[in-house]
Amino acid sequence: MNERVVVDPITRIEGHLRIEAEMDGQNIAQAYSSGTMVRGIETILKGRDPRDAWAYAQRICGVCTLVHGMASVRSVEDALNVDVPPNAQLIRNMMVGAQFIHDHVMHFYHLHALDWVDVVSSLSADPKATSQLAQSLSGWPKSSPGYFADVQKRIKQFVETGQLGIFANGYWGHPAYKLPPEANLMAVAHYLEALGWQREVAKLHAIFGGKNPHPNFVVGGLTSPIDLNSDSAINSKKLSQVQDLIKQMQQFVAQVYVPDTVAIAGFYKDWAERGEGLGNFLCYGDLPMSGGSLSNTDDFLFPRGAILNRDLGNIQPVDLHADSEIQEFISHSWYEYDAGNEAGLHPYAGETNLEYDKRGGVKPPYKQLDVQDGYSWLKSPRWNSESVEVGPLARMLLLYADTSAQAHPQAKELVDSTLAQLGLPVDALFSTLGRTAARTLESQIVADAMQGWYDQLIANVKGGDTKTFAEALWQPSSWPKKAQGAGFMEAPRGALGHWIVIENEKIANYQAVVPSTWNAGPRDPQGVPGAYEAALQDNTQLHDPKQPIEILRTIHSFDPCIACAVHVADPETGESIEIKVS
Ligand code: NFE
Ligand code: MG
Repeated sequence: MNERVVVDPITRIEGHLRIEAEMDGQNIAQAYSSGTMVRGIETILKGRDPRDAWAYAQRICGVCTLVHGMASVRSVEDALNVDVPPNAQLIRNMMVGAQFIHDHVMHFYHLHALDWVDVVSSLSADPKATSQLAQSLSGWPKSSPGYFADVQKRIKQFVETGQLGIFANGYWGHPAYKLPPEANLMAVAHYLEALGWQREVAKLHAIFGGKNPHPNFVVGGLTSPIDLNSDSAINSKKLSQVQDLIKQMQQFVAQVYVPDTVAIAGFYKDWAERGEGLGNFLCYGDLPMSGGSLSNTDDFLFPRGAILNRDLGNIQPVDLHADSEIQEFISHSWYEYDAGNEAGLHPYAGETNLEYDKRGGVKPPYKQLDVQDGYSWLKSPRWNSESVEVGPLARMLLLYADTSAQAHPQAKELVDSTLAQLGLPVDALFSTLGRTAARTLESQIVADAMQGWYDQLIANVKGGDTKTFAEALWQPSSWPKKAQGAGFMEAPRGALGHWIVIENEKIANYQAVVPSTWNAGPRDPQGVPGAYEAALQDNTQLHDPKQPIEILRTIHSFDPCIACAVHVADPETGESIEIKVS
């Protein structure tokens, strides 16, 4: 039998993910992605009041804290034909935008950077040379030799006490780390700075939604009224705080995140040839630029569409309201469908039956995955039968390839100039490095768009329009006996949909298909892998199977969230970090 490398759990992600790689010498021949945690939010929602669904659905995840609340209210609004007022739409855009920027910066520094940055190497950096490096890249003020010397002292104290704390268990000294000590020190300094910065950014949610994580939503608009002179409303003081926060986001992205990404990428260009995988991409599209109706997709910042087989010249139309375009399969999951386990179900008719005991009575996770049968708590979503990747790379490719009247010149410019800076061809986008860079570039685009939404909101309010709530259809007695709707959005990790079926004023069925399910799902009945699996099978060699940093690089480039993807941890497994070679 071929050697099998097992990484379980993958750390520096949200949720519980196991990767098994079947080796062919040093190459990964087959990779299997398994979500080992099951949750029951879809089931918990059945029978409840649709107006409350957001509060339960939002608990799907504590990372993308607000997106499930938003997708949920959108599904109910769709079912009941409610268009929220422009002010509510603009404020929702800003809340989603802040989530993107918060999430992407946190992912880059706190979840992904240590795949590329060797913390221990930063101890041998010269603080003066680090300062010169930082100042050559950007005008970010924290860049003096004294500042970097202080950061270095802090890291040294960690190391000398033998307690690396948050930096414990890295593969420090692995030959795959290529950055010079000064670049490592600069990146670690920014890692620490980003911790404080993200606390500030989270305040935007508290201002508009009462708190973070898990801000408040309401079907039909916003929970807060706008009244510039009232203490209990969105008032002028709070709006000026929002303006400051938008500036803070823009600054950190432009002066720290973007230059760091480009500088680090310059040392890892070989990762522009690894980890592509499927070459198929899907975007639901989102963020109505003028705060109008969601039915006007031409107004979206991120376009709706698909790209198949890397064909950027041929954007495929996507009809999200077609009955058949999206289906979920479970032939390789630990679920059972009443209709048979080879069936594909559209989410309105979706089923979440936790009957894995029918599959041989073995309780997952197995000591070794049974890859011929079910091996994950994730389902396998498919678009028009295609296995697709969703997320920042999909969005940036759609923006880049868009030649329509709604094309986005800034996106094209950003991608071209970044590729030129790195001396890389367009094909380099289809890779582990491309995925990580796409996340950075879209943060810049979203940060800039935030100002536009803010300005429009202020103009509306100054013009006398302070409406934030559409009262129509709030009374269930006015609802049809049966209604169904879907809430679509782009979440930081990609295309997100919630589907609700309402019967006699209650939820008859509720299904969520989330970004990390699209990306981390297992093989479908045809044996076609999901995006993680395909990416790992693409030109990936392990230098040392006991230190599989290469697996981490590609998996982290997707920013996994398995809490979202499986929508309570199994107390019986109690597994900690385990890297097995058998
Ligand atoms: Ni839990 Fe999520 C995002 C959603 S993941 S983080 O972004 O929806 O798939
Ligand atoms: Mg689901």
